[in-house]
Amino acid sequence: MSITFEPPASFAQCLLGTVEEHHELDEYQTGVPRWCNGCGDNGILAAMQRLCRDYDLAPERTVFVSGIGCSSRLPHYMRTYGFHGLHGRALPIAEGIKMSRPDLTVFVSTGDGDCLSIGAGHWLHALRYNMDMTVLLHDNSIYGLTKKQVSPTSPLGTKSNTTPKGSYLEALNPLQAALGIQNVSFIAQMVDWAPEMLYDILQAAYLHKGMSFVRIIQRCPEFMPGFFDPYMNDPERVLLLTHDDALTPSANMKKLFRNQRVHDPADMAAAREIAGISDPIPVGILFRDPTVPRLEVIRGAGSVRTPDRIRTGLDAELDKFTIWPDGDADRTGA
Ligand SMILES: Cc1ncc(C[n+]2csc(CCOP(=O)(O)OP(=O)(O)O)c2C)c(N)n1
Ligand code: SF4
Ligand SMILES: [Mg+2]
Repeated sequence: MSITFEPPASFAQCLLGTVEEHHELDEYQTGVPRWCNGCGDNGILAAMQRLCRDYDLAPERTVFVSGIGCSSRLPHYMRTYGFHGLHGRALPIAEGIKMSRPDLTVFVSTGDGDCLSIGAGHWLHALRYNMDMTVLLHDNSIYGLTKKQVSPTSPLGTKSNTTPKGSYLEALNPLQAALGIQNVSFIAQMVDWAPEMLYDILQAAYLHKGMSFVRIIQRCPEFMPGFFDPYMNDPERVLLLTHDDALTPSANMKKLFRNQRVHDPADMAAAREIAGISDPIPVGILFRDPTVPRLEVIRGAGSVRTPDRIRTGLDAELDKFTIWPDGDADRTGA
């Protein structure tokens, strides 16, 4: 890590760490991921670490929150703050953090079971609250950590420990559900096996002010072996959404994914129609509206703890213990 020191304006500023810092990739990495070989979570983690490095996110001002599941282990591998919460409860934890410390950058990792099953109530309201955070839905269409039970996104007929004869219902479509919620502001979808575009989507999600919800189609070779192979082996089965005001994929990506559609992310009706397409898998930004109100702003969150107020308060506290030269009436206030 290289640190450039500016002369601090005050001791309080020094304490608050307002010195400029630059971090290398390995400074966001910690631990050895315990995911299986070929698990899509590995690629999602790598993209997140790159994003933190490229935006020089201060580790002490960045929080990764998760529920429970294989995917929810992600905060363990980020050298930032992290909160590995309770099953289905990642979003209310993240909301609490954002409400009390809106100055922090908040990311959430949640699985299809964690978010869409036990956490579904929280999920719908989080979309409506539209608090500024980036939410990654690691959707492998199965409960991975607990060794293969159907999840809401398992396709009809999925054989699992809870449905040995095959699951009974059509899968829930989280994109369509999310786009039906009032106040929703950013919905995107990506596949884990296109790392360049995965990064681009995470970047757009991070830059969006409001709740960015990114569904990442994630491979689970352990319990859904080969499930996404037909899509991986045939790029025509991925539909690339492009627009000057959204994802602008590189020439290489456009060459690889030839099945393309120009889609303006401001167009909600078109977004809803695209959300209904499952084959080919649409990837890109389906909907984005930066003007949607955010709950933490409406509620004046963090007004007690803005950096300026903290600095002023700390300076005032420290001044109490300063020994001023005799007779310096102005400074002692005497
Ligand atoms: C209250 C509660 N109920 C059930 C569980 C058991 N449990 C742990 S993870 C999990 C499902 C995980 O699936 P998903 O969210 O899709 O994550 P993945 O492992 O696939 O990444 C379940 C049912 C739990 N830990 N807590
Ligand atoms: S069980 Fe599936 S989701 Fe869990 S680590 Fe292994 S491949 Fe990944
Ligand atoms: Mg899952």
